[in-house]
Amino acid sequence: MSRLKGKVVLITGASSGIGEACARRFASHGSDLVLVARRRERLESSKTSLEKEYGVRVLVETLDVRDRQAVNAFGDRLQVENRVPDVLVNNAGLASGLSPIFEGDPEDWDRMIDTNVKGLLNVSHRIIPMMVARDSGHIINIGSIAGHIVYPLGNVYNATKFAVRALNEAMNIELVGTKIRVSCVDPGVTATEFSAVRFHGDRAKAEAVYKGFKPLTGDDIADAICYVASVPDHVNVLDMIVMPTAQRSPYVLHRDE
Ligand code: NDP
Ligand code: 8X3
Repeated sequence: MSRLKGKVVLITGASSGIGEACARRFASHGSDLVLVARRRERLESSKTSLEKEYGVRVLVETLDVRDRQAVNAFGDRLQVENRVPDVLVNNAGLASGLSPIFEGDPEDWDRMIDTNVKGLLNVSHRIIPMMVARDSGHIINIGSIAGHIVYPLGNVYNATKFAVRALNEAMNIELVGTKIRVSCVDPGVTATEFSAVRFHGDRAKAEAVYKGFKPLTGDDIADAICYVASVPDHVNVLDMIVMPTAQRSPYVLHRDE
């Protein structure tokens, strides 16, 4: 039987891409889900299909992780309803823009820093105390290879993912002596809505990112996340980097002609 059966898994950014794929993978292992994002109708549609297909309980909520008050109120609700997460997947995130700092749009910087760093902190700050009180839980932070090496024009996005890696390390150090595990999963190029969001809806630019090679899919990363979540209690995967076979570093990516 899967170690994930019956666990309550909270996934932020569950309305598309990696988060949506994760919801399906955890449900296939028998986990109950708490799915949050801003686009509620997409979450509702996952809820309907996952409950029907896997017979798991799925709670969905419209939540902007940047809204600290809303995050705190949602945490209160989870506590009252006895749905304290066993696993928190801190996945909500985005890149916004791709230009040099001196030509960058500060609105893009705010969007990335507020979501990828402060949003992850808001959620972790509300959920970790509930895990500490029970002395159990697993936080899985979604970083990126962009958190290991800075690539041209990545600047602020890179900085946010370096920050995620630093926070992953900080959480691990702070939770030593507890049974709570903290892991980072760092994907390379993964075909999701990520590039469409980065290029502000420019589909042609977004599609070009994935041309000429086989990128990872949300399902590939969901598999990695489920693996990290399902190792025995005494095993803690600190950081897992996963790239498409065609990619060996942010700089080294083979495209067929
Ligand atoms: P998607 O754009 O497909 O998904 C991003 C998810 O984050 C959506 O569900 C979106 O939902 C949610 N989200 C964005 N902002 C907020 C917010 N303020 N509050 C709540 N939810 C939010 O991209 P991916 O699936 O690729 O991205 C998921 C994570 O993976 C991100 O952290 C990204 O940085 C990381 N990553 C992605 C890689 C890639 O190549 N795709 C590679 C490495 C890391 P909604 O808009 O409904 O709120
Ligand atoms: C997102 C993937 O290619 O921008 O983190 O590093 S990439």
